[in-house]
Amino acid sequence: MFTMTTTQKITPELRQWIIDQATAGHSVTSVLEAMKASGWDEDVAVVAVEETLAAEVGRRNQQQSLVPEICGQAEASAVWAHDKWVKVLLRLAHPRVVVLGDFLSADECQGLIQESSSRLARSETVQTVSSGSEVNAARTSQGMFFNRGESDLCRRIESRIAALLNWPVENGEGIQVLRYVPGAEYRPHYDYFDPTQPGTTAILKRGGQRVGTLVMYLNTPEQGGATTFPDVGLEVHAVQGNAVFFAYGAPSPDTMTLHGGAPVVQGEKWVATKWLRERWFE
Ligand code: PD2
Ligand code: ZN
Repeated sequence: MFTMTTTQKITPELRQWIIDQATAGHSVTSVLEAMKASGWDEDVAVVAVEETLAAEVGRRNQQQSLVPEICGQAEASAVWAHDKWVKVLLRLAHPRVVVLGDFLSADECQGLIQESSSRLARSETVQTVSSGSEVNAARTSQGMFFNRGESDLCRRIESRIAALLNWPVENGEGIQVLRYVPGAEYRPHYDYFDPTQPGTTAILKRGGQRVGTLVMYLNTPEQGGATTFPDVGLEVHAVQGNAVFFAYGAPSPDTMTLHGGAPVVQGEKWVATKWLRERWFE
């Protein structure tokens, strides 16, 4: 602790000490008591603590983490995301997977289905060999992309995702909607772009790598259609309004984020996917 000598000057060392105490979990009251016991005038101590902690909170809020992450406390069973509470149903550390409940309302799910259905076409996968896209037997769904911010509904969901994952709206691709009929599937794949493929350099110029995925379930298929993570034997069942988030800090199988959409057995499956990029995706 920095003992008061002749002046009551708030030094960088004192500020750092205050931050260290708060980070270690000491209450503001106990920090003030320690300062007073060391000879600090109470009013000066209060100003020093208030100013230092306010500045530090601001600085930490501005810091963007390296990958999108669920905001809120590690043990929390619900997090506030822009305009609603979202349930946290499962957290896995490696791969980084979080299953969320009540992410979308039934009306929002229905709205996304309605706004997308007339624009669906056979899904394509990004062709990292040429940087174009192609129809692929590994992906037998139909799909479409909204532009980012295309409708009120898209904007609201995008703001919720940005708040939930502490990741700028501008770093997100437009929401993609997929429809699977019985038998349709999305075989296991990684969502990042393979750095060894020649087309990847061109793809990365627009927003950099993908670093996280949020798959939102727009309906509940009668049977089949889970999102699977084969490396860890995890199956996330498609339940309307729920979502699964996974992050990958590097374009590498070490992230264990291999995942697929299991074949739908009965009924249809509708999902909306949001891919998050490292940088502004224009
Ligand atoms: O629909 C799914 O469950 C699924 C599975 C794997 C979606 C995606 N990947 C995707 O959109 O990337
Ligand atoms: Zn995927």
